[in-house]
Formats: sequence, structure tokens, C-alpha cells
Amino acid sequence: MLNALSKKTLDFYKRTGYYAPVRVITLQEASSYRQQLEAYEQLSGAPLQGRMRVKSHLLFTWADSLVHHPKILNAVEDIIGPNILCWTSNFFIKEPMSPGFVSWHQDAAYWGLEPDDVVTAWVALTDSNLQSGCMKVMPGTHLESHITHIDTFDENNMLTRGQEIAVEVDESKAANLMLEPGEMSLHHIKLVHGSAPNNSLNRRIGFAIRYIPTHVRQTKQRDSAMLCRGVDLDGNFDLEPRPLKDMDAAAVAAHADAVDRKVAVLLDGATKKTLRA
Ligand SMILES: O=C(O)CCC(=O)C(=O)O
Repeated sequence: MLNALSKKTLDFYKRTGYYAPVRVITLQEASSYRQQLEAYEQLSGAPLQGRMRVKSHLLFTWADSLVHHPKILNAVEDIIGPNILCWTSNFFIKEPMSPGFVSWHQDAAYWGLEPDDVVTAWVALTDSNLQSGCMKVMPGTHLESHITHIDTFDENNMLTRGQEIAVEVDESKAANLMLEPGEMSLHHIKLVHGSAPNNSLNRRIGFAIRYIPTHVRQTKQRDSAMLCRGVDLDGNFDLEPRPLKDMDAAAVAAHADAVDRKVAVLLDGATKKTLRA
């Protein structure tokens, strides 16, 4: 029994490694999430950056509510089953007319998660289109083996290590995942994907939520995650608390611990210690 996706949609996801668009919140709700993000940015005097972009749902109740949104979880459950952890979330924010881009990569290359039953729900809080640098994906590449990556540490690359796949990509075969505010795309951990710079006059804000079933393991070190639906019978991750109030002391401490672990996983074996997405 499927909750949210049709059989046809699920078959498409299994065949291609992605699906888009899925409307999960209204335009007004997307604008309200954006306002809450920007209210914090105004208060702190700068765009959300560095560690704050990672696992923001441990710090902000509004981000936590998105991670637990039933429409998102219903679709995710159709793909990975009923016992769902959020491993992490990442804000991918491209400022207007800015050079930041995401090189072609497979998420699986650095995340240390096994098996590959991992899905990202990428929720657009603004328009994400060709001009603003929407995500583009190479359909079917999630069925290939893990591809070798090289670390470029390019300063405009939004990925932690500037990692990119070490093989040519035939961009003519790419699919552009254009989204309106409040829509999401879904993609598999092994799908090759990337995105170009934002050449529009507006911000491009995406909130990428990484969900795993509880049977997935972290192979690099003891890691943490948040139970979002169902039960955790596996105990493979230390369970993270939901924030009770934005940025309260308990939330800040839980976030610091969780991001330390995440950074250690992502930078395992890297020659430079940087943190971006
Ligand atoms: O937001 C982007 O342009 C890229 C996102 C991405 O690489 C991801 O969600 O895995």
C-alpha cells in the first residue's frame, strides 16, 4: 500500500533514481519558512553559513517541522519503508548572481552509509529553475557502481571537498529538476547530480533532507540521527532530540555534537579540513 506516490511514480524513481516535482507545502507556507530563515539571518547579521547550514533542524523548530512534515514523510515511506531516520539536512543557498555551484557527484561517495537505501527530499523555498541554478541529474546512474571522485576544493564549489566524479558526464542526457516554492524533488544516494551558479536576481534556497531506514549503518564511526517516523529497532545511530525552542541551549549543544560527527564522516581521509555543504 502506497501513502503518497503512485505506482507509476515509484517505478519511475526506481528506474531513474529521482522524481520531481512533488508539491508538499503551499506557496504561502514556503514563503513563511523562508521568512523564518531570513528573520534569523537578519538577527544574526549574515546569511546562514558554515555549520549552521548543516542539520539546521536540530536548531530551529520551523526546520524541524519541515523534516517531520507528513507529506514529505509519506512519500519517503513509499521509497524506504515505515521506520525513518533523518540522517542530516543541508541548506543549499545560492545568493543572486553568485558563482557557487555543485559539481557532478554521487552522495554515496562520502557519506559512509550502507546499504544504499538513502533518499534526499530537496524542498524548494524559492523558485529553482535554469536561471537560478536548479539541480540537474543523470537519470539511471544510481544503478551503476560507486564512481571514483576527486577532491578539487574549488572555492566556488558548495560541496565540502569540492568533490566531483572522475569521469566525463554527457550533459545532454541530464534532467533539470525545476521546482516552484513548496515543491520537492526526491533523489537516490547514488544518483549523479550537480547544479550551476545562480544567474538570477533572486536567492535560490533549497533545504535538502536526507532520510534513511533504521537498518542503514554508518561505516565510518558512531553517528547520530533523528527518528522521524516508526520505531528504531536497530540502534545503529544515537538518537538526536527535537528542538523545543529555536536555538535554546539544549538545541545548540545537540547540534554541536551532531555536526562534529557529521564533519568527521564527510572529511574522513580529506587532505584539507573545510566545511561547506
Ligand atoms: O542544491 C544543489 O544545487 C545541490 C544539492 C545536492 O547536491 C544534494 O542535495 O545532494
